[in-house]
Amino acid sequence: MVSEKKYYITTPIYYVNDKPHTGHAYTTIACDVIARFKTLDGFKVKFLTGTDEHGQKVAKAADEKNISPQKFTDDVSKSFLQLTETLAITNDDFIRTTEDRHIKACQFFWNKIANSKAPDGEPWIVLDKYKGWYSFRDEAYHTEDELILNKNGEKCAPNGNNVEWVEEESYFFRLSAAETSLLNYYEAHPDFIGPNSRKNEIISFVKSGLKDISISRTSFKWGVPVPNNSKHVMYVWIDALANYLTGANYPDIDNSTFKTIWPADLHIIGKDIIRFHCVYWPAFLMAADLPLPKRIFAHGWWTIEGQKMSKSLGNAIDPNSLIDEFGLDQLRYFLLREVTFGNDGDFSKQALIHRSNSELANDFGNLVQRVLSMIYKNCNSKIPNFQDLTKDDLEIIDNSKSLADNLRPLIDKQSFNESLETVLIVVRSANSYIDKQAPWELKKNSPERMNTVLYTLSKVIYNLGIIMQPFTPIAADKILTQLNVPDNARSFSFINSDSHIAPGLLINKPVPVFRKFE
Ligand code: ME8
Repeated sequence: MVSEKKYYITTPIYYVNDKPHTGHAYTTIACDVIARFKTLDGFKVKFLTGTDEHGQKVAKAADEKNISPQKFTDDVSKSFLQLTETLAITNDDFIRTTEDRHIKACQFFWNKIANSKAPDGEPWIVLDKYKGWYSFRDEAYHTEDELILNKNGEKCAPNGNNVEWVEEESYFFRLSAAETSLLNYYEAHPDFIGPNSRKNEIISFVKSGLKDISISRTSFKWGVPVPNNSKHVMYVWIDALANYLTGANYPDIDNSTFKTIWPADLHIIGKDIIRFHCVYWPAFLMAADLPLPKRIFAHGWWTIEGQKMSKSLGNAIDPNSLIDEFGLDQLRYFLLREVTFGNDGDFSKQALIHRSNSELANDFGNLVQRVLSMIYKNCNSKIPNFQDLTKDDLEIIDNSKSLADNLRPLIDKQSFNESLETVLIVVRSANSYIDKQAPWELKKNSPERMNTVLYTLSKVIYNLGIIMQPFTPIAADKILTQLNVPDNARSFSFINSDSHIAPGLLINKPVPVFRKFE
């Protein structure tokens, strides 16, 4: 069935000044789970990720390596592209901000804003002079009162990064003129920012008064040239945020592609870039007279065994090595299950092993293995016949059948942990059912009842296999393949369809779906 429903989801575009680490993998995996979920639920999904390649840091890094910034970004961008493959990400587009399509979109976006008037009747963009404390690492200016002192008593950014005093001619976006419109918008669209705690933080920030922001630079060249003033390049945030429009075919706004895709349904970001996304971005879009994204969700921050996840500290956890050691499904599952999406988390291999062994291998994996092996051995590898389903049989089938309906609102709130808990409740109740029914004992005295119990469980496993596809795609594929489910019968519309799991269906030789770790 071809559906008209669309869903446009994005990750942040990652800086190319470092190799990808598990923090980047986290956001991308979260988006991938939603993209897969929506696809299985009948949406036509547009899923964009990519790399943010302009700015002084990149130019400096390339210079230090004695290569051109373009060559430098070509190399690092590849490692992010490669990561999407290692993580089995289903993005259908990968944007690089150095691409022509993006430069064209940025310049059009700039002109749109420059040619329109703010609510006070004045232009949105003005040329002025910037003087202030600039953090090259954050690519952000900080006000005097935001600065703190570092260990050596020097002024630094609130996150400890170095700052320097900078004065330069700059274009300004008059963010202060957007204050009232933003507050009205947040109030009228209570789901615009998630989680709620972050929304409240943004509302207080805007209420405390917005300052105009500098949106161009003359001190370096590695950026998108400002239209009609080639002395200036765009400051990274206007360039970076516009990537979400480029991905939707902007500036071809009269084209049906843009009209169908935009506005984005969901931007998932880390809490570090929430102000840029929830304050600057909607203000830029209002100024350009474009609809705002439907929702922005800022997740929390991972540390590693108590330490900041950064290469400079030498403890960056490379997702590739975690996948080699534990498997992709295990990493995906752990990251989304261990902490409530939105909260901070601490990563440890111990915790990953514990989650994976107890919930994936023991609870879920054993259920599948036990049931399919019994069918394989005792029922000629065929789904058995059933007779008179009891209240217990019907209840467990119904619970598994409701999974898509129960998860839908949770996924729309980005509640991954609760979604997985909802699935586990069904898994655990299936394990209790199997223990209570004891089909291995029925085999001798009541083979017909054993058949009915195994038939019931095969339906439950089919539904579990379908619903787990977004979270643990490799294992779910193995389960569905063992049940001989064709590729075109794996979407949510097939949950509990009697047409597939029916008596007589041959199953394949069961193989364990989850490893157990020491
Ligand atoms: O900020 N825990 O790029 P970036 C959780 N280019 N998530 C983490 C993380 C951690 N320890 N470390 C990184 C930029 N992330 C800009 C974005 S968007 C228009 C421009 C994730 O390479 C998280 O999603 O610094 C965070 O927001 C993002 O990586 C920052 O990536």
